[in-house]
Amino acid sequence: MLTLYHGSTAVCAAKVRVTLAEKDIAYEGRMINLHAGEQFNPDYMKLNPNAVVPTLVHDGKTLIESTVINEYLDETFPDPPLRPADAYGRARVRLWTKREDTIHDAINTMTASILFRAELMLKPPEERAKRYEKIPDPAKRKKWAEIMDKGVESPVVDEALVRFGKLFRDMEKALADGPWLTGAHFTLADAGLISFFYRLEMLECAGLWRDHFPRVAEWFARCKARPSFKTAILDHIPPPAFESYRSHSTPQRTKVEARFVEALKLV
Ligand SMILES: N[C@@H](CCC(=O)N[C@@H](CS)C(=O)NCC(=O)O)C(=O)O
Repeated sequence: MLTLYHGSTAVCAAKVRVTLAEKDIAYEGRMINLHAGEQFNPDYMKLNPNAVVPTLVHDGKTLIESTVINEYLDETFPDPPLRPADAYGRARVRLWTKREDTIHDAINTMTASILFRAELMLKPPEERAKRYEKIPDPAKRKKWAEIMDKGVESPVVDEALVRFGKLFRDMEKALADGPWLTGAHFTLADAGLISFFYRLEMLECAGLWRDHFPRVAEWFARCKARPSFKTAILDHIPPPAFESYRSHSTPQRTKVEARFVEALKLV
């Protein structure tokens, strides 16, 4: 029996749902409302001391960290395989999935600076810090405070944009031997990036790759054409979220795109 603690829009949880969908694995979903702070509930933190989603419980065994969970699923439910059979091929997949953990931090920076900040600014000042003051990691709390203060003007946004620039550049190169990141087969490397790209698209940041990296744009179109995109990502997003993302992201779009062009000079 598999139980996935996840969130409707949370990209790391969606990353695991993509793997579950690709393998057609049945699971019971338990929604953790991150906006309501349910991730800080002491009972949930016994499962996931980092107070984040996803958490997977398989026959009483608890697993955290989306990349680790995806590898565990691929080993436990090998059909269809989402990693090559040979050690070198698996190492190449792992190079991408390892990197995805740092990319997640950059995705979080963009979401917090474009969306969360705008939403929190509608609340009284004493309410705002409550969203992040319980985050166990001090570096993450500091980043949130910095973003709440400066929004997209924050230097952490430039760091995130440089990270995306390097990622897209390397993807563009790898996809010359595509159609997937490590060659002919869709793997965990591809599965782990889809929800991140879709988040950027919802934040109206798709121009960051569409305007500069054509093979990356084609790769993402292929990812979206897979049935797992609908079942694992689209179907979980509550309809009002689309308008909320759009209305907060549109005013920032030109500024973010211009900053990305500057970031690309450092890549
Ligand atoms: N490295 C972790 C990151 C998990 C993570 O940060 N999840 C986000 C959602 S994508 C979360 O739960 N955030 C909690 C919060 O915003 O307080 C993983 O890959 O599982």
